[in-house]
Amino acid sequence: MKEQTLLMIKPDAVRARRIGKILDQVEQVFQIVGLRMKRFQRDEAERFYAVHRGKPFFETLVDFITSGPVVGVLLEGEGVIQKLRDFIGATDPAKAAPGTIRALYGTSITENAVHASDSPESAAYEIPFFFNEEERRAA
Ligand code: FUP
Repeated sequence: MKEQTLLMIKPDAVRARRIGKILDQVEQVFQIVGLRMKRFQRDEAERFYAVHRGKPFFETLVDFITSGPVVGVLLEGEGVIQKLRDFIGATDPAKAAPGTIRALYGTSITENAVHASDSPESAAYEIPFFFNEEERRAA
């Protein structure tokens, strides 16, 4: 089934000037149909990561994601949600398979370079933080 998903390039990778390299690798495999740079306000970041509220790493995660601009990338294709998850690798860069985005550019479990939606439900929740309905349809 044709799906859309969200890739987010996180502040560590933006600071390290990896936007171009990551987009290049992603574009060789996936179709990019939307692109937007933004900086999260704290309340918006807390909503983006609402499923993690109350966990021990929540404050650290919100501090990090609001520490600089991020890039939202809208991808479209057959089975793209799971394919992109495999492409970015495990949450902890030390455990991510060689050649994956997190293995290449992540430096810790928090500063792990990118985020990708992990299910159709999370994609539907996360995409609107970057792209409105009209932009999704125009894709
Ligand atoms: P993922 O879906 O791979 O991004 O991983 P999770 O949903 O488990 O975690 C969301 C984010 O929380 C991760 F990108 C990094 C951060 N995190 C921590 O900082 N510490 C932890 O122990 C677990 C996750």
